[in-house]
Amino acid sequence: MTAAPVVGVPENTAERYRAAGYWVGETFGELLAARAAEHGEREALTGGDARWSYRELDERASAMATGFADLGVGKGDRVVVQLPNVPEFLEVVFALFRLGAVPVFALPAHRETELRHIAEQAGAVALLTSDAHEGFAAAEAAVRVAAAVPSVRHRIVCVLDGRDLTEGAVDLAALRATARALPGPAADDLAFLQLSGGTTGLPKLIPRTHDDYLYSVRASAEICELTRDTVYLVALPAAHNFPMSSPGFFGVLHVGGRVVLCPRPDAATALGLIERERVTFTGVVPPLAALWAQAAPTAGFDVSSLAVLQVGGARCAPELAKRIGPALGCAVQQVFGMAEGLVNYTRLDDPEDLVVNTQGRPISPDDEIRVVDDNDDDVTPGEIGALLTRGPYTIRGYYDATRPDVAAHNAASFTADGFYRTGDLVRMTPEGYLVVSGRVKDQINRGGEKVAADEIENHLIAHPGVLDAAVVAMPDPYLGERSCAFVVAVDPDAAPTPAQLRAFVRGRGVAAVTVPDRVEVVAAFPETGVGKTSKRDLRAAVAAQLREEKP
Ligand code: OOB
Repeated sequence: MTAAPVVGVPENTAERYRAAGYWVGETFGELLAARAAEHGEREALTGGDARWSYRELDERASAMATGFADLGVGKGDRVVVQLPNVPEFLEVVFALFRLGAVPVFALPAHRETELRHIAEQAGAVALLTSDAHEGFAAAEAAVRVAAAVPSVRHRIVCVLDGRDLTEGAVDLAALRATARALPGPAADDLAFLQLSGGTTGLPKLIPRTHDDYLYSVRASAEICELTRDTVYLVALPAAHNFPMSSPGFFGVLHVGGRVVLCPRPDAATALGLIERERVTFTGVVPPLAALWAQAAPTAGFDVSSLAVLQVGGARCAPELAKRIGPALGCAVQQVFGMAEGLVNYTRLDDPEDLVVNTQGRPISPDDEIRVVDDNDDDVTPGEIGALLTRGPYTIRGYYDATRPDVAAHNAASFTADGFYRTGDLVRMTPEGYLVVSGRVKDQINRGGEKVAADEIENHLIAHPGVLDAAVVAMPDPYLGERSCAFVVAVDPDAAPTPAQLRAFVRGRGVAAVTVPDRVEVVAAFPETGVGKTSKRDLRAAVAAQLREEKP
């Protein structure tokens, strides 16, 4: 089934991106073949008990591409892929790339509702899942999703948990056929669909081409100074844009380095793998950085190989950014990116002030950045506004724009001249670095008096007993909304009390509106699929709590 047309850039813009050397006409399949020719027996990746060389990964991808073709999966067909961090993930993805079929990257944390939505939006012909992971019987969920989504013709199962195949499913292992030459995709074809990282609502599908994505991969590898000696730990789910391309495992494979797949990102597992594999580079979301930094000094692992820890995906409070480097003995890099495209990095030689207090600057000189007010007019430089962006690796529309719901969403998410409305509030420093101050609607409206959630969070995180804070609005009969702060303590057995925390914030000399109305100390925050704090779930939690407390 051919893929729906993707909202592309105007042809003269595409020409400009080619002339500038961003879009070089290479596909992922060609990239892997070239690296296999170059690096052959060097180790490309390790995960579980497997260690695959570049040659082995390349051969496996070709063999599996043939298996997919024999099954009837062809160029342009969408295949939902839901796998945890196992070597088969890379084998499958490169196989689909080589064939010109289009992986749709579900996260391991997605469940039936999300999987059905993703399969429907993509018009997927196949679902490729584990039998079960993290206690989730994915193959059984796939049976129900396939029954509900008429385009789905195949269910393919990667057996990780030793379970019997579900009725009618194909064993992934059986797709390893004898490779034969297959016609591949063009570099400006749709390469895959990735999911939007919103912390509200169901995910949207983001269409990326070989040309645009590989540009971001190559440029990221250069900015992050990756070399053949880089050993990169995939700590976040491999299907997410951050560990995939910023610079991620694709960046590492591009330079001939080594990829280590981490099955779970808890401190013991991750720090253990950093020691065992002599990992030099990895990236995590801020809550994980906080956990690792807290655990490292006493966990007893030798993490001296680690040169860079990237933090991104959600706002990293300056207080946390300051703590990480000393705790882990490495440099810190902030990464502010989005699956829709634009990625910003602090540079490895930046002064500490920029690394701690900003979220970096764009990859490309041709990333266009606008910071605007409610009327889409540019704010005075240095003021906070909404971030709009356009550039050589940022999409112009979600997939599939022939669907009315998606077309309506595209009209709201992109300007008429093709800028993506990121929904992020930022300000730009004189050096051209971005500081993210929150989401466009992440504020508490206290009877008309508004306060940004991140402002309250900053004050709370400054308390030495606070590991992390997340502030949301809670309904209030008088003011409409009041603020509720959720707090995770550094030491759960000696957590500061709500009264102490309110007094602490008040003591910092702030307006009354900035003192949280309610404070809940919790063991951990609910998370999105990639481990970002889910404010949607926190809002629901406090609303439910309030209903219960009503006399
Ligand atoms: C990354 O991608 P997504 O698509 O999961 O989420 C994008 C959104 C951004 O619009 C922003 O709201 C938030 O996540 N975000 C940050 C941030 N990095 C992402 N907010 C504050 N500070 C940061 N450093 O999350 C993503 C993609 C590529 C690289 C890194 C992260």
